[in-house]
Amino acid sequence: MARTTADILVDTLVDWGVQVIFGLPGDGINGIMEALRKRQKEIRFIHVRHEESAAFMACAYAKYTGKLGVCLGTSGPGGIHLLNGLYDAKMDHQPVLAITGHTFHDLIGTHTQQDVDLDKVFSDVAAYSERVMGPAHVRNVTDFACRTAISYHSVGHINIPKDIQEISSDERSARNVKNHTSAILGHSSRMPGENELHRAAEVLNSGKRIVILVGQGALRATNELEVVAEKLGAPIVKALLGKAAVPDDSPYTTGGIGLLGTKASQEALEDCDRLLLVGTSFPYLEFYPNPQEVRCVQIDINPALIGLRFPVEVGLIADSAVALRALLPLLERNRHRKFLERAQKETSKWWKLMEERGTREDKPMKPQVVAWQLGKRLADNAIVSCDSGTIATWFARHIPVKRGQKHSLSGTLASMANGLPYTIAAQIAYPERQCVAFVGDGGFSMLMAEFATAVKYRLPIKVIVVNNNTLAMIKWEQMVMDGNPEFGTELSPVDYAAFARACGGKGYRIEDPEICGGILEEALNEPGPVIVDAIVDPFEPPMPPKVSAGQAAKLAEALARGTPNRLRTALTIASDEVREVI
Ligand SMILES: Cc1cc2nc3c(=O)[nH]c(=O)nc-3n(C[C@H](O)[C@H](O)[C@H](O)COP(=O)(O)OP(=O)(O)OC[C@H]3O[C@@H](n4cnc5c(N)ncnc54)[C@H](O)[C@@H]3O)c2cc1C
Ligand SMILES: Cc1ncc(C[n+]2csc(CCOP(=O)(O)OP(=O)(O)O)c2C)c(N)n1
Ligand SMILES: [Mg+2]
Repeated sequence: MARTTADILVDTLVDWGVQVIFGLPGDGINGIMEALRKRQKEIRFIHVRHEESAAFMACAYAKYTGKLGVCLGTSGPGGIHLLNGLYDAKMDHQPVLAITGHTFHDLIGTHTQQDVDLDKVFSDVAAYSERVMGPAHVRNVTDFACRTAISYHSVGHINIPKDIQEISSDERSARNVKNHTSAILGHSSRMPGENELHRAAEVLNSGKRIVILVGQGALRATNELEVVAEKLGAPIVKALLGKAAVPDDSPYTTGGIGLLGTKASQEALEDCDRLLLVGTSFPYLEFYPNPQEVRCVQIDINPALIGLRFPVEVGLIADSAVALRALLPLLERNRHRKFLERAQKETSKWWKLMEERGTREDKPMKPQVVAWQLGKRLADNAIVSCDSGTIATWFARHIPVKRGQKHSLSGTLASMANGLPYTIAAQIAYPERQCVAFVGDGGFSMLMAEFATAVKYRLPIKVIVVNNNTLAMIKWEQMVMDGNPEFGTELSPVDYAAFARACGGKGYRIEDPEICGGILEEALNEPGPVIVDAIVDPFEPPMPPKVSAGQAAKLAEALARGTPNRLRTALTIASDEVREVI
């Protein structure tokens, strides 16, 4: 039987090595669903509850495996729902292919039902967005869309009108030679130029206080980073998506940077004379050192991103591990070890503080306690996904990353709600690994229906909901950044443990810090999907590594202008500070 357009699409995806597609059916993609039904042995279709999750899952699948992530949504609303997850992929540089349907080809543009021009809608998010015109067109377009997404670490989009999906004819234009494209990706072992390497070595060898700032582009360069750090006597500071680039027990790292970062990292950057950027586009410019005083070398795979955030003297365009290996023989051992030693001392002080915050016995329970107790119990191969919110602070600081783990969240889009879909995708990609979502109640409740997806596919994911009945990050921003009383940030309470049971999973509730560790242990050992509803203090502030006078003044102003619960807020901050000074 002649193959339909949709059959050729799915065959082409098989040729590209696609093994899983996340999506939700609709009449605008029934032809594609039928083609997927016929190829169930080659491609697994994961049926989600919301297309936004499908796109987050495709992004996470790409982040955690390094392979192309694929998602599918129907015409009109299905495609529109995909958008947020696709922007997450675009902004965190992940290769994702989105496939959408359209109305009948001869009704497009007539205001008929679901007549949304998704090629136009997707033109900003996608590096490549094309509408398929028939069976002789689909292979050409799909090959190009996959190759573009992978090559540019970005989004490719294919839109197919519903009737075109089901056509099977071999009619083609005279110029469209059959089989003229292929599912082939060329590979390059791009090396930095010799001249650049020598110049980079000169910049670094002439420094005394060198910092290496790393990001997710260095996740596969752990060993190389540690060897270079040893030679240069340089602390490794980590941008959040690069949290797993070096484990937190490495003697070279000072941990994260930025508002969620560590004091040791901030001080190292404030005091350095050389900066080596490796696979990072860390966006908070105010945390970089003074550009007038510091000479900088950058390693990045994308030449367009060299010098984006800091005036760079030498750019090395290559994979991080490749560039570091090439640079290493040219580097001299830095004899000034004091800078690294001071960073190490500050880092161990910081970890003591994190432990102190993470083992407090106050009631209501502090969110840091949940993070710390979880971090201690995570498997060496755990994959931890987080959401946007104060939850990201506890994740960044109080869950130290171990060698071999993967940690991520929606980085540059900084979206809420991705944590659960990310975790489902991780578990699909790695059935044997421990996959954990560490999320806030606001972010979790946005897409919590996907817990039913985990139950449906018997995915033993563990979801830790840090429940403060608040959009806490916004509450603190309104007060500390803007000096305004908090407004519109309260959430009405939900029993997430009962919700877990309603979906067919297991639910736990923790309120008492004393038994927090034990319950987390039990939950992690459960064979099936679990939600732990951890009730925490809504007044616990996510303090920056160093509090500025401006921030303190704004907070005082917000309290004076009538923040609800201002006494509780002030007392919580004051008691935190007193404890830490003592
Ligand atoms: C609530 C919230 C708060 C946040 N606060 C902070 C914070 O305080 N601190 C913080 O750091 N982040 C924070 N973030 C995340 C932040 O917005 C950025 O997403 C993050 O800092 C970027 O990390 P990155 O530089 O590793 O990733 P990217 O910005 O994605 O940069 C990665 C770079 O690596 C390059 N690359 C990719 N592959 C390779 C390779 N193989 N070899 C070489 N180069 C490669 C890419 O071209 C790119 O330039 C926060 C996010 C949220 C949601
Ligand atoms: C989709 C989306 N909507 C709004 C925001 C703005 N925002 C960032 S964090 C946050 C609050 C998150 O609340 P919750 O998940 O409960 O975490 P908490 O801050 O309480 O730890 C909001 C509303 C966002 N980042 N993404
Ligand atoms: Mg919350």
